Amino acid sequence: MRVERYVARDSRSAMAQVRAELGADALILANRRVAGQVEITAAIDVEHAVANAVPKRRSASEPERRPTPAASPTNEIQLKALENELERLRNILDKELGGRKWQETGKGPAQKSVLRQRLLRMGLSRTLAGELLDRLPRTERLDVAWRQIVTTLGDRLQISEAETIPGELTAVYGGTGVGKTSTIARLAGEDIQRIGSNRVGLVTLDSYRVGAQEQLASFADALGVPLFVADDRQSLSLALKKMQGRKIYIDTAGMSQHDARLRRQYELVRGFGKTVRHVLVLAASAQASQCRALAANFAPRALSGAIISKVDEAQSLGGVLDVVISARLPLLGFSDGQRIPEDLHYADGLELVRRAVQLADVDPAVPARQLRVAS
Ligand SMILES: Nc1nc2c(ncn2[C@@H]2O[C@H](COP(=O)(O)OP(=O)(O)OP(=O)(O)O)[C@@H](O)[C@H]2O)c(=O)[nH]1
Ligand SMILES: [Mg+2]
Repeated sequence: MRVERYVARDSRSAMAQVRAELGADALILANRRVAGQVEITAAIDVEHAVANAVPKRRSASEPERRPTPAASPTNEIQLKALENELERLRNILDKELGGRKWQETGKGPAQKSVLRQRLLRMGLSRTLAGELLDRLPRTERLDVAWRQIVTTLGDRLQISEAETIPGELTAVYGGTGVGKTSTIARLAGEDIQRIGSNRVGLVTLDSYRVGAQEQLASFADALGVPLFVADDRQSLSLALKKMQGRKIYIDTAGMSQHDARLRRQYELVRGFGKTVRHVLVLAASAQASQCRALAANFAPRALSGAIISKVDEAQSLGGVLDVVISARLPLLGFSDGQRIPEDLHYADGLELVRRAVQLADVDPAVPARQLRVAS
């Protein structure tokens, strides 16, 4: 390899020198300006240059070859290397740009699968996740698509403030230990503040467990309201008569979702008129399948609404939100702690969806800000 430096007043003159001395096969190694002039460093593979300059002796049968600079071995190798390098770069770019498209556009199966994974991680069922994705309007960007999905999820929650449901009688059902009695204490406490303790009364259908009655009795004492225990139509009728003119809350015994007595308590209360509010408490900390089975004990539209309890204990919230949405249960409120009444809140669908998103740690930055804007 022979390396030379050529200095001229401009590139054209310097290149002319390179070509004149080293020939068309010369490789340009560097090109820079030095003291107002152009300096070109060029090299030539001496062996190839000689091989090209002195044609090989041919056999009689071999046709005469006239090597041209473009077809010289050095140029061919360089060209091949260049092609390979370009191919490699093209592959890298394809991969990179393909990936970016996958991340940023709102279309295509890959994008849907990212969104589906997020929804499943939140605890939603495949059915609801599929429905949300099917209704997704076409959009170019993943973050926009995600925002639309969580907003739609919030909209799918039917919100109903407890007070907007008519009824002087409110019965609260649910699994064991989900927070039925606490919910009653909170709602009754609120009513007492509004209409006074002489307008509120309590009944418990939990005649099975002494402890349960004691718990409600101590709430009744603290609130200054009467409490009756009933276990059949007759005793319930008597209790309601004695508390006529009061807004009455009926506490029920916590039952497993498979226990037929859950439904029997509902049937007993239902017998007292159409204006009874039937409220199901679903614990967010319970399994979604458990909540689903509990809700399935009641015919469609049998319940006036649901309250989601133990939001603070939940690992994920999508499951219980899914149950509320698919059972078309109006959401009356949610609780996120043991304090009475501070930890019972009116239902706020977007807030619950925001918490569901946060718990799943899917994209905390998006909903917190955007959902507030959306609301
Ligand atoms: N962390 C948390 N605890 C709650 C919440 N709501 C109720 N609890 C607690 O859950 C426990 C059970 O609450 P209860 O109100 O007695 O539940 P219940 O459904 O009446 O229970 P049973 O009548 O035994 O079926 C109590 O220790 C409550 O303080 C909540 O939102 N968050
Ligand atoms: Mg109870």
